[in-house]
Amino acid sequence: MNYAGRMNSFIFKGGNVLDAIAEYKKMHGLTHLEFNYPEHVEGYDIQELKKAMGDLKVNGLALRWRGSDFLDGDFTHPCEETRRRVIDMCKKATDKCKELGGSVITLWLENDGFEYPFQMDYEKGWKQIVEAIREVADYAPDMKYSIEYKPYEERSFAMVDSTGMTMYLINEVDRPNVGCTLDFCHMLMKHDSPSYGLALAASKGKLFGLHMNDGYGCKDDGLIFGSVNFALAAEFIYYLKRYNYDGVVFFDTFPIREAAAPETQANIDAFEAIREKVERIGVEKITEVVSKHDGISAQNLILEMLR
Ligand SMILES: [Mn+2]
Repeated sequence: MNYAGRMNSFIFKGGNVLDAIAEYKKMHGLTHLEFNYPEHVEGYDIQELKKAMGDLKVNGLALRWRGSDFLDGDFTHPCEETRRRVIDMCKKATDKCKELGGSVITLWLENDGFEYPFQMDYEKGWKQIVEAIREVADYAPDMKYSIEYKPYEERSFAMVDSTGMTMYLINEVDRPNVGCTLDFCHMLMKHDSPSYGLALAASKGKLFGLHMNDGYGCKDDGLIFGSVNFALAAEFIYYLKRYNYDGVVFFDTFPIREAAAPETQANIDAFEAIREKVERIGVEKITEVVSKHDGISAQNLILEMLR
């Protein structure tokens, strides 16, 4: 598998991007880097970053529209000038991503949402999102643009809030280089079944990325993968194998009290351990169980994995 970790796990504890890369190089199984743009790229020399990476590859860049300028929206920002800045940042991120050798731009529309009734003109906002993503996708047809939904936080309601809404958006945008990144915690927050969403996206060739983690569903807990929901994690890995997912598994976790390096390694180890459980039984045999459409058979499969 291809694995990547969250740089801010290190940076929020006082390091910088180069420190994070140095830590990643010591880890077992970590293969890729994922940068936030602009925070992990601007102010760094690209050649210096590439030299520091060594054998590590770059998956891509994730846009972050930080600061008070963007509080009222990203692609739906009411000020057209700010909205243009948001779109231009996507294009600049694309250029930097290419320089770094990456292939995926992740778009989490953090500020595109609303709190108050009568605050959002929904049809207008939806059209603004569709048009902005089309413009960005057409800027670089050789780059993948991947929409990461989150149901709420920072806004009370997000414009793109579920697997279904994401697939609907991808359909409306109608570009071959636009797909989605599924974040396990975000799916739990929405009470979306993670594997159901995975199957819908992957069966359409639209699964461009993964954010693996775990949690309890009320908020974005960002816990170690498989630590809370073993069965859901195992089912997810089964579907990844069934659809031959060959992208990067990025761990979007938040080690606030834990040390960043062992926490990242714990994610990789958990994913590998659960993957082994799934592989030991095998995709074919699991598919047979699924075809029975039966709860007891499904539960017995989980117990077999635990033996
Ligand atoms: Mn995420």
